[in-house]
Amino acid sequence: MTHYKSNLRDIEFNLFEVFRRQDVLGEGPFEELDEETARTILAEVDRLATGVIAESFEDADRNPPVFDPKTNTVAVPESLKKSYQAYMDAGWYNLDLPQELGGLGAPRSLVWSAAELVLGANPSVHMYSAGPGFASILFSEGNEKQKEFARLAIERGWGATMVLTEPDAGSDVGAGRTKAVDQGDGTWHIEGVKRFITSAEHDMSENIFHLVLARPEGAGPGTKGLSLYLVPKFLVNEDGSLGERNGAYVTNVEHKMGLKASTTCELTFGDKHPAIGYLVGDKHDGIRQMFLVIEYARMMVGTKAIATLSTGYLNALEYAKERVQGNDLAGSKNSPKVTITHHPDVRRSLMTQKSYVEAMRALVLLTATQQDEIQIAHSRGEDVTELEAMNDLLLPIVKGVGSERSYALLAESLQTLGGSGFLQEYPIEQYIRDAKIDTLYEGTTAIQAQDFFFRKIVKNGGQALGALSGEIRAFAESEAGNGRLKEERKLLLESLGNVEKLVELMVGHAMGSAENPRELYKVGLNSTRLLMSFGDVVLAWLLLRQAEVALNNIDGAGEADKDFYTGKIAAARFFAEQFLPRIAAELRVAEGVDLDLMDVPESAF
Ligand code: ST9
Ligand code: FAD
Repeated sequence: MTHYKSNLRDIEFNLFEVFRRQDVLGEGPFEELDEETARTILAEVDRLATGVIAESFEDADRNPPVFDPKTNTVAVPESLKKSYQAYMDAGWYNLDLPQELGGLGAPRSLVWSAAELVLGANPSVHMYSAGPGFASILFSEGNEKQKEFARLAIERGWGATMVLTEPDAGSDVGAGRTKAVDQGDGTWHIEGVKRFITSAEHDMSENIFHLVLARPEGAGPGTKGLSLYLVPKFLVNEDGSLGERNGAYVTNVEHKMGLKASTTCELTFGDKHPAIGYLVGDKHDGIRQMFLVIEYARMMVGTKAIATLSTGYLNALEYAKERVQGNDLAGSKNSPKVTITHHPDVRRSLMTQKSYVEAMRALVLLTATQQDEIQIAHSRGEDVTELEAMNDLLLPIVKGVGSERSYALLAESLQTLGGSGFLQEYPIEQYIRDAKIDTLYEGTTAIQAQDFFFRKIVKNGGQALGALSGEIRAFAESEAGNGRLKEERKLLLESLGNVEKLVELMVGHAMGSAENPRELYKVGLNSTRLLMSFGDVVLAWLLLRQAEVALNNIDGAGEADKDFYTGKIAAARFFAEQFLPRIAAELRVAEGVDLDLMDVPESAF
């Protein structure tokens, strides 16, 4: 038994009962896959995840990778190597790869379902195994030589990194100073220091390639002046063999609060000897190219957070069902002692965890089904603009809401265990430490909130938001649940109206900034509120859709399914009643926001 408790039943419920992925399998780009194969793949990934992948989770936290500054190398603990190797040997990373790269080209809904299992079991294994995924982006963006490099990278299981952050350029990527000097022979010399680079050094693959944002000499400021370079750890000879050591060295590995198995590295370019880089695709289009990786990584981070809350909740639930403590609140002092699931406050906490995590899993899979539709439209040569805009709108919710709610609710999981939750004997304290990073990297929550409002709503002219709101409204006004979800749909409709008012208020402030730039502060003061509130509306909608399916399927279901569906209906009702009414208060607070806070002198804080 490992720490990891997966929820394959719920993943499959979403895939096949709610989002009906069987309807897109067996045809078009997914011709090779049918429902049965998809279920078999998930069962196999689940077996690995709950077994060998999860086995090193604790050991690699207590005995994290060791950096040797003399050789600039990192030794990863044997336990982690075993988990990583088992995952790579199983080859499931190829689910995601296009067929031209030897992959299965599976629908993203299946890819992210499998990813949840690995990320919940041992997130660093998933991150170390991202090399083939990075290679597929290099393949799609690169020139012929880089495509060849990408093929080799996949064949030989090379690791990869995304390299943006510098000491003075975190959220503000455009402040980056790492420079690229053209050598005039198709190569560039990269010079500078990047920090916090995940997986930049380890001893689990023979080569690691870095995708690095750097500023060509003479290029303009900001993100638009950045270009993307391929910088391998070892150069690669014409025949594909490894050549000289390139001049990109890890010069420090951070000591962190959590996610210790994953190396977070300072990466220095061109200090010992030149760090040779190749301009990706021979064009200066770095930030757009890097965002292809970032979009994927943001989805990964949201999924990781949610996967962690899921196992946190299931560990808490198991404990709560066994822990006997105290009398039933409504019973007498002499009544038999009860398990803590009998206490109303424990129930409140457990149902909060359950409803959020199951809603957020549905959010990940809703977003992934959107990506399926993009794959399908691409294969038909159809326009994907609207589909992509919807996916773009959902991404900051997956990343921002997924990470914030998961981190906060993992505290509830721990609380369920009482003092025992604080012990390392149980995995939840590690879950909390490991999940904190999810609100920080790949763009902090503040950045997700601004991305959501400025780019995904305003810049998009509200098109995707309008389409999503339209779907939610249509559901709320429908007969879904056949009268049995009436009150909940009413709450959904009201809260949708409230978030729409919040958006209008903020658009008004944004427009007002043309005359008074300080009005934009009001947008900044409300943007995280909007992201979280809109997130709650989407989550409620998804839970109610699940409840509708459950209501339809519950009659005649077997014992286990009956419990499962009963839980779905209960979770949707609880969420709608407990969390949706709060959005009206959020709107009221937002309407009252003025500029006073911005006028408080820094010295008064
Ligand atoms: C990090 C890594 O933290 C942590 C974990 C690593 C794990 C590694 C493994 C992950 C797996 C990944 C594997 C990949 C495999 C794939 C497989 C596939 C088969 N969407 O607003 P502007 C672009 S890494 C798209 O003016 P500013 C766009 O081109 C560090 N594009 O921005 C735009 O131009 P235009 C993460 C976007 O004010 C241009 O940027 N660090 C988006 O110049 C400029 O936009 C961060 O995330 C978007 N949402 O710069 C930094 N947004 O408008 C966070 C922008 O013409 N900071 N673009 O289209 C930000 O995001 C800032 O808002 C900023 C601001 C840097 C964008
Ligand atoms: P800052 O940008 O200094 O932010 C500090 C605080 O100010 C935050 O709360 C932030 O929300 C807020 N803030 C900043 N700007 C604004 C603004 N404009 N509006 C509102 N609030 C703002 N980077 C890589 O390139 N590759 C990696 O592989 C990678 N892996 C990482 C792994 C780990 C474990 C860690 C800790 C970081 C990693 N990063 C990586 C870097 C990560 O992406 C950055 O830490 C993150 O983008 C935030 O930048 P920062 O730490 O400089 O914080």
